[in-house]
Amino acid sequence: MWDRLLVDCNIATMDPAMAGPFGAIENGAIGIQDGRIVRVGRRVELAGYQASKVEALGGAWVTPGLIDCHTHLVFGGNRAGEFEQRLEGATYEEIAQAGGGIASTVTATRQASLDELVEASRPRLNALMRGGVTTVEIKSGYGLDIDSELKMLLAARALGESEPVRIERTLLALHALPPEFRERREDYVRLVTESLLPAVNAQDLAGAVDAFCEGIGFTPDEVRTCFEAASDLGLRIKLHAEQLSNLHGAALAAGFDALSADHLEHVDEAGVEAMAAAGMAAVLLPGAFFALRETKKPPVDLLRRHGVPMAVATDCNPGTSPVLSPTLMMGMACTLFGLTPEEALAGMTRNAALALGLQDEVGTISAGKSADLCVWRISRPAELCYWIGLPGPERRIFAGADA
Ligand code: DI6
Ligand code: FE
Repeated sequence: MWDRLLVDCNIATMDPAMAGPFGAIENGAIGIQDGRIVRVGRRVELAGYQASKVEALGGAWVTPGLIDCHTHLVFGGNRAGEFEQRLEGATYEEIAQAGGGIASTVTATRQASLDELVEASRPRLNALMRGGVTTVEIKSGYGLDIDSELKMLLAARALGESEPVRIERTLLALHALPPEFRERREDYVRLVTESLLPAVNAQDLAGAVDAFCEGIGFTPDEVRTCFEAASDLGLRIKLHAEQLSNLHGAALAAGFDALSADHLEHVDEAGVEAMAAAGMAAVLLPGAFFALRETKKPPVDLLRRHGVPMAVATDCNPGTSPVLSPTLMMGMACTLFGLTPEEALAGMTRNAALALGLQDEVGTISAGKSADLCVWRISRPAELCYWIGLPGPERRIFAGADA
């Protein structure tokens, strides 16, 4: 006897083993036991099974719970004032020189207590959850000293322990050079590799390490030094690569068997080939592209041609992507980058799971995976990308329970 049986629904399984668009099953049923999917198929195929609770969904569409595989949603303060300044003509650089930009978020994040940081971040997490997110990755990177980076990761952990959502934590210490190290870049990289990484690892505070490989971030050599230390500790690798220029970060990350390279507006074919050979995901971030009014798009055709799985994420951060809606990102991935609605939904489900190394646990509606599901009152899956400002699913199920 199963715990739950969902019936009278259409299912976008997103399982590539299923024939047809969205891996769809019309008039389907999903059996759930102990928080996991035990069986999915056509209603008639599951007719012989019984469950404590049988729920008819009135023809709704069920998708996997959405996965936001790239966010910076833990931070202090916000930068709405800078948004106004930029609309009045100030440039990102002028604001940064006046002590604003990332530095202002670093100051606010350092000043916040752990509890204050958790409570400042909770509404952003809740907004993503209301939008259908059941798994979210959160990066550090606004602390930039040992205690503050640990505090950010502890805040992300506390959020995951107090909300019905799965949180993956990533150390992004090489995000920006902290002001006190302005003339001492090597010392900061050494602090990260020799002190911060071992501390994070000892407390099991992150599963992966990321870096911002960019002219205004860190050089490929600095990133390599950090990644070597991280790999030695058994941490997985991700990289902000080729967002504003091509420093060949994607290929660098591929050399470390990375999970993903993210942004990728300026990646070239050699970078895409390296990603394909390493089995990496490409994480596309249309919110940052939109908010920065970029014009150079990631090479979606090239990624398709080389079979690189494309994920889509919010990049939720206070500076370049203050985005709180996962489905809006799916829509923008279609409108701005040319993804199909099926690719966009795969980008926030199956391929986002790949980008986090969670493909055996979440990302498709398949027997054995966690029962993380969204129930949408829509007539076809493309509606998830079509509506601008879609409020979220009618029901959100996390690990088998309504949440
Ligand atoms: N890429 C970005 O665009 C942001 N971080 C990153 O790695 C900028 C974050 C900010 O301005 O706060
Ligand atoms: Fe980012």
